[in-house]
Amino acid sequence: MTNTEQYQQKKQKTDFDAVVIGAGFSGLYMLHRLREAGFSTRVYEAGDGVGGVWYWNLYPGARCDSESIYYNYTFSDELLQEWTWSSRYPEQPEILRYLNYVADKFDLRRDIQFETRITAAHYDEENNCWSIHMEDGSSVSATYFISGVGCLSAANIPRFKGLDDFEGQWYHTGHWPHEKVDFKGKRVGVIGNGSSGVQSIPMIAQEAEQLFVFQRTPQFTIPARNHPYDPEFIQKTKENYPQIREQMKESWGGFPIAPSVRSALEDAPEVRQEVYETAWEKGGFFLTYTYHDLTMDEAANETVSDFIRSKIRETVHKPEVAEKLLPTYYFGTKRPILDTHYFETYNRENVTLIDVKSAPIEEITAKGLRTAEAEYELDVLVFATGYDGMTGPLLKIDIRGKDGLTLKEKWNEGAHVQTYLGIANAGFPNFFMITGPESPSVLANMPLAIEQHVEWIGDCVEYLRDHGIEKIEATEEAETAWSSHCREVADATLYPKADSWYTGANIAGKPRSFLIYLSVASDRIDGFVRRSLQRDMMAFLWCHSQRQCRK
Ligand code: N01
Repeated sequence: MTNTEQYQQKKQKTDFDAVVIGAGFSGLYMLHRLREAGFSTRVYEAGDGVGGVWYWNLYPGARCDSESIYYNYTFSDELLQEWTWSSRYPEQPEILRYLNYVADKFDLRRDIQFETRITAAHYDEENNCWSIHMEDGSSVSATYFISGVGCLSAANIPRFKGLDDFEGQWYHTGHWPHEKVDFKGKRVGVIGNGSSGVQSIPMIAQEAEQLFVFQRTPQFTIPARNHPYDPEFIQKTKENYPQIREQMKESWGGFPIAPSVRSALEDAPEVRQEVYETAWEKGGFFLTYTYHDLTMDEAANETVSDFIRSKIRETVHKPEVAEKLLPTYYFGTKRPILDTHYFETYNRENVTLIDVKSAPIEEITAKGLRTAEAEYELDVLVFATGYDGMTGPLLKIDIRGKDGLTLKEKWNEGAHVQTYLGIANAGFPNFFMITGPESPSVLANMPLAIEQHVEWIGDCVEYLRDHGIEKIEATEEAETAWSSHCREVADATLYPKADSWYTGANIAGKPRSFLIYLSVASDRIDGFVRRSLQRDMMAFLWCHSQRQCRK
């Protein structure tokens, strides 16, 4: 009898080999990868369509801020050739169309159960399987339980006093209605100016009668300079996709762009200015690629931060408004933002910027919003207040491993998050997270990072089956080593200094810890093993995990 046959014989009878949460980029590819390998798989999705964040984020102005020709799956040559992006940074409906196209092309829908939310998943040690429970009271069992919940799907709606009494309409950008929200003739308030706020504010301003932006922290943002692609460019890209894909995989951020090896402090101020001007004109994230030490060294960072502040002063006509918009944190340590006419929007007569750091929001009233200084009458209130990132979506589900230990308890309510590679947890056999906390993911090109996680998990479960191994579980030692490596890398950078969703500081009461593996930075720190988003890294992790996790 072969190992696989022995494995099949020993394996408990479960409803599915694998259950996956979520039908976004992660869940769709995980389903395809597992099905191709012969595993029976079921995806459960709370929404009534595929798309994940691209299904829920329909707010005005929502678009991708990674260049579209790289922001897609690379696993299928056919798909790369068939799909054509219209522009550099396409809008949400186009990305959603792409994901629907993928779902149809690979016939994925037949294994996805929509409008079904997983609320709990408990490991049954005796039978070595996961028992998975849905909101509607149903449950199923599976050998492998895989999370594709995404890093940013648990909306942060701050608990302002009085929200229930608000007589107007209110929305969170991440749970936008599928019908058009009409701002015409309305007094609109937007709380928050991260990526979602910065994308939606210029669009809402064009339609609303009055727009009030409630800003707690001024943000650095860079012009996207979106433009349609011409057919020649698309043709060339398609011809070169094999090489482009290789370059993406060999890069540290998942884009085929070579990082600079120069320090910002090596160049004379005039030269540096020129470098920044050129990158600013190109738009997109080129500015972040100009020098290698922008997020490593305070003095280097000051040069680029000053440059952007000078652009804000140039763009915003009223000096007192411009002053309020000047960020003071280190550029890049909160997620960089791309915009389309964001700062220009503050030159409009119908837009008012309100600083809620100096005069905090005290309550939502029946008629609007009251800060420590004034009350603003509003018809519509938009929460662009972000997400409980990385751990939030997982902790919303009652996940229990061995001995009934919950993930919440294991992570000590978020005070001590520790994972192995961002993929596995000691005490939770056969449970995998796609781009979980401490994974190399959100600071890179997400679809590519997701592909690598999915392929790692796919290879892993195939290996288990082919070698007759019933379960895999990270050891505590491996987890401790990985976590401390993550912290070591982060602490060598400026990232932990910012109050961001990377650190959990954006959520009231959330313990602060750095929740992301900075593969980008690890590549740049002398003396660190080169661990970037490359196949080498995954090969390294794979060998390492077999040593550390195999039971
Ligand atoms: O959320 P954010 P987001 N009172 O956390 C403010 C991805 N994304 O949805 O900075 C007042 O960045 C908060 O203020 P502060 C991308 O990875 C990508 O915009 O904490 N204000 C901040 O201004 C991004 O990083 C795209 O002081 C409060 C804002 O709300 C991530 O999603 C598009 C507040 C939240 O900003 C999250 O972006 C959109 C309070 N109590 C999103 N609480 C693409 O382009 C929060 N704020 C692909």
